[in-house]
Amino acid sequence: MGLNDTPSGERVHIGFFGRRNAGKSSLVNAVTGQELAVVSQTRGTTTDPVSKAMELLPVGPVVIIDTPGFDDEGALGELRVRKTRQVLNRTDVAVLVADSTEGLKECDRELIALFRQKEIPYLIAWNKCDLLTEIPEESASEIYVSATERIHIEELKEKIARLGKTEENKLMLVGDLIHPGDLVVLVIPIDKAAPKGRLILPQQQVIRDILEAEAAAVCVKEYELRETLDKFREPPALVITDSQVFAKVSADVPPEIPLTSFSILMARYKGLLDMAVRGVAAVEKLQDGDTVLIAEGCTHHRQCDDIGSVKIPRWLKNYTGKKLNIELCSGREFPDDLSKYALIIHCGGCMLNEREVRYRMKCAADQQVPITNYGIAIAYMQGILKRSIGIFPHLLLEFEE
Ligand SMILES: Nc1nc2c(ncn2[C@@H]2O[C@H](COP(=O)(O)OP(=O)(O)O)[C@@H](O)[C@H]2O)c(=O)[nH]1
Ligand SMILES: [Mg+2]
Repeated sequence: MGLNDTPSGERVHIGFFGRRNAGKSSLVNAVTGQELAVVSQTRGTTTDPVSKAMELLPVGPVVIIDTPGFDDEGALGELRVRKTRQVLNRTDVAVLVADSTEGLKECDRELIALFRQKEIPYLIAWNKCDLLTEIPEESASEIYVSATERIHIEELKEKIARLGKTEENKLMLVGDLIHPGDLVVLVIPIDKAAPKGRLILPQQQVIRDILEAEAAAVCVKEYELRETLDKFREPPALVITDSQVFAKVSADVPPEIPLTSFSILMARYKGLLDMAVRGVAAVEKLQDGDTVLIAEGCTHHRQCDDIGSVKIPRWLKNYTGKKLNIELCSGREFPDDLSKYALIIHCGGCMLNEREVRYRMKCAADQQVPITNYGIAIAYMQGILKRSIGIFPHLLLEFEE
């Protein structure tokens, strides 16, 4: 995906599930108009989930995910089934592809149960309807299609679009914190860890959001901040900084100017902020020998550089003075069993969609493991959490120092 494209975390994730040979790959190809997936008469041809980011009208920016058959047998099959379940954790709309000449089988019902359990809106695409003598009545949540004969493909897309409609009360990054005409200062360190020639995703998204709110964004490096503030006739409405330089920035920004960080805004946007603020208290309770999981959403982009692998472990050890075991996980990997962790510190999650972040939070909550994030943990250990969440008064109430 190029840098000018909608980030994958913002796309509607549409997953195609079902038994082997139901025609999932054929249907994915028919819907996308591309040869995205391999179609074959041999059962079990699709062995790994295949994802593709694209524009799909009338839905908009989407990620299409083709999955291996859910009914696969054998040891390798078990792994495939596990991967299918992982795909469910980021699926916004599920399409159950079933063979209309055969009807629903046990594993189709299992998939439906999973969709319900995970509250994923779904519809049943009865494929191979070209083989039926007559097309039966269909309910709102099912449709008869033929991937090979291209019957009802447009109708299928419309039904998907209806299910994928983003919620009206979608959370905002900063737009709701500022007013038209406001001036917002963004502090962006350009050190050797910064990617060459560009800004990272949360910074881009914040700038975009500020512009949409009809406010102005001024970007400075941490060393130019104080001088820049002096030049303004009026103080800015808000200063947003990279959390790595929070301490310095906090010293340079007068206390009456609201200050927060990109990762705190991102955590709020992903719905993780309240829980992260509550979870960070567990830092105080860490003991020698405790295991802390540091979870990072990106793999190949590695936008977070060494924050997770080097800096946070070091700060944690210095702050607590305890001998801790640090475990790292990245990308789509997130352990099912969290019971051995005393604390989970998650990245801002800019590469993950909201559903996946919510799923991880829920896993932690269900297993009663405190979860926090990079920005909150860093601010807390530097003693500046109160200031960085000061723009969210309800959180201050919850937070006792
Ligand atoms: N008659 C008919 N055959 C289809 C249709 N869709 C797929 N098939 C055939 O079903 C077989 C399995 O298709 P595939 O897409 O690989 O299934 P998958 O295993 O669910 O991904 C292939 O031989 C396809 O040509 C359809 O709409 N009608
Ligand atoms: Mg397939």
